[in-house]
Amino acid sequence: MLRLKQFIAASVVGSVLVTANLMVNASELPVTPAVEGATVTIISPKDGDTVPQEFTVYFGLSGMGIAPAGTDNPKTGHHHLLVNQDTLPPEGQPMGNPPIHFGGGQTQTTLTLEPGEHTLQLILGDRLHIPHNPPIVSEKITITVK
Ligand SMILES: [Cu+2]
Repeated sequence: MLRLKQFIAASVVGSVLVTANLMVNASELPVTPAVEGATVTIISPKDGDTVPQEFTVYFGLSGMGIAPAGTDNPKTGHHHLLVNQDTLPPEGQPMGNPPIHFGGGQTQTTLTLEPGEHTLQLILGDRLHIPHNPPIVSEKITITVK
């Protein structure tokens, strides 16, 4: 229970910080440096895979740690999933929606998509949902939903 309360408190703080930061100039936002060599990957599915309409995406991160949004812990971040997005979120500002945020520190999600081709890509964000500098981005994979 205590953990849940801490998590909720961290989420609330994170939301307040994001809101506050959206009101200031992008140039004033703190940008978290990326850890050199850190990589984010989509563990599953793999590029070119065919999947059912409902499937699970597993997120991988190496060289840095996962922390819930709002957690001020160096060398950490949380996952964001881009589904069918042609461009990456702008740098230097909190990410909106899309992408899908995993601010609880989740490392997997279940998606339900229409049949056809879709692309998936991960980008890490810091405690304020801002991409690191430089952004830590996975390869963009293409899958077929049957
Ligand atoms: Cu986020």
